[in-house]
Amino acid sequence: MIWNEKYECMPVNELKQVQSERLKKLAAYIYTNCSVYKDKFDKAGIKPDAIRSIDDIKKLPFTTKIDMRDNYPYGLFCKDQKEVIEIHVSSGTTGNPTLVGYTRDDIKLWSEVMARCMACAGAEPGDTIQNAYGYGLFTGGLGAHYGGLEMGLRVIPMSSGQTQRQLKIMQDFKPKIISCTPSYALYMAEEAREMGIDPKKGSWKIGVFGAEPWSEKMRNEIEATWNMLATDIYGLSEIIGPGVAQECPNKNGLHIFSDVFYPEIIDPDSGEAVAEGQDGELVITTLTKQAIPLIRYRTRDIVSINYEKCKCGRTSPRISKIKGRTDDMIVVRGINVFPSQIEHVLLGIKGTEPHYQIIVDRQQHQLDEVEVLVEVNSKMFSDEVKQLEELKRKIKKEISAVLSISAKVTLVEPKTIERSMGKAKRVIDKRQM
Ligand code: DLL
Repeated sequence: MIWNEKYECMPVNELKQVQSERLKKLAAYIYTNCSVYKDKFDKAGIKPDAIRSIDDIKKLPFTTKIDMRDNYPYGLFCKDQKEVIEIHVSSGTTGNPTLVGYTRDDIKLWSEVMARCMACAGAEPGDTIQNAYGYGLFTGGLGAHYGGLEMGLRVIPMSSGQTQRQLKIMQDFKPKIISCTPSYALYMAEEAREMGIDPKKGSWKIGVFGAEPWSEKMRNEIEATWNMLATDIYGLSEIIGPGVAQECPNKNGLHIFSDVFYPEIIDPDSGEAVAEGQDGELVITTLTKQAIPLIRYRTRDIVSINYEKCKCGRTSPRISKIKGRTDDMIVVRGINVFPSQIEHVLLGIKGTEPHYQIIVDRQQHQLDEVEVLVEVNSKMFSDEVKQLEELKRKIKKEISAVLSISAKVTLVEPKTIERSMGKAKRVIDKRQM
């Protein structure tokens, strides 16, 4: 089923027309309503009336996570706070998180694109969805919730965790759709077996899995284990949350809703467009958002793009699965972690050195485990065990407070973490995806 046939299957020349009109309006809107953008435009020597078609987008400056951080919390808003009816945050690279805000119309847009995703995955009005994305500041839970309501699904707002309860709910209410991170889907299968439930006989027939990287191998495993169709959903808080792109059952790329989220793929070093099919950084412009529209936002996610019409009838371009990042962000249990955040924590704790290493691992079908190796200074290292234990506890508590992840902390002797002549190797990712 196609949720919004008009826009999802629009002939490409008409789509370009829509994008052009929207971009012209956006450029004028953002220039008038946000002084940060006005300065950026002025610095680049561009006025909104120079934007006449979508092809002129290349004249506009990029927006980055640093712009969001530097203008935290409200600098990038184009609307008065009174019109902002919901806010979410995601991890920032250091100290401040990234704040995102929605007007009533933005929430309508979010619901619409998420309904498009659900339909694209194969859901139909009247189906039941078990929504196991986390509710709260993370955008996954509420995004999927709004989309479900919009398309007339019956939403079970489970949130993440409470695995045994998830499985009981699945058995009792027989939802057809499950939405959660792909690693949680595999973890739930293990738990199911322990409870004597055969996952193959589970009720879930369609999975809407995202928020973290996953491979085709993982997809095959989820599909075989649960006897279901596993589709990929992509999004990021800054753009809207989940709902930016979604796979259809053909599983040949994620349809990006380019009438509202205009994609470009660039060489991350030169900033120039790469050829169709080549890998590059995904850059997105939100064509119709109101509270915090973003122009040419550098997602740092690496993808390729395909503009051919899909067998499903949609003309929207398709991005590949996310192939990596241009920075060192890792996603642990669906939570974005920047090594710099850990560094920031350590810098605030006496007795530690800013030398650390993060080891991420995942045993077969288990959830991600994080261990942080931290060098302590020589004075500290000669202290009593009790003091070292106290230090460990403190670091663990701080990491949990700042990053919302529970990490094992291991203190190591001074100068034991390998030094690098170039970029320090902060993360050792042992996960087999
Ligand atoms: O993860 C939004 C979301 C929620 C997407 C639920 C899908 C499902 P953030 O917390 O801001 O938002 O994290 C965004 O997560 O830039 C990617 O690096 C990564 N990511 C999101 N979806 C995928 C995916 C949500 N399907 C960051 N595959 C993005 C790989 C993904 N990585």
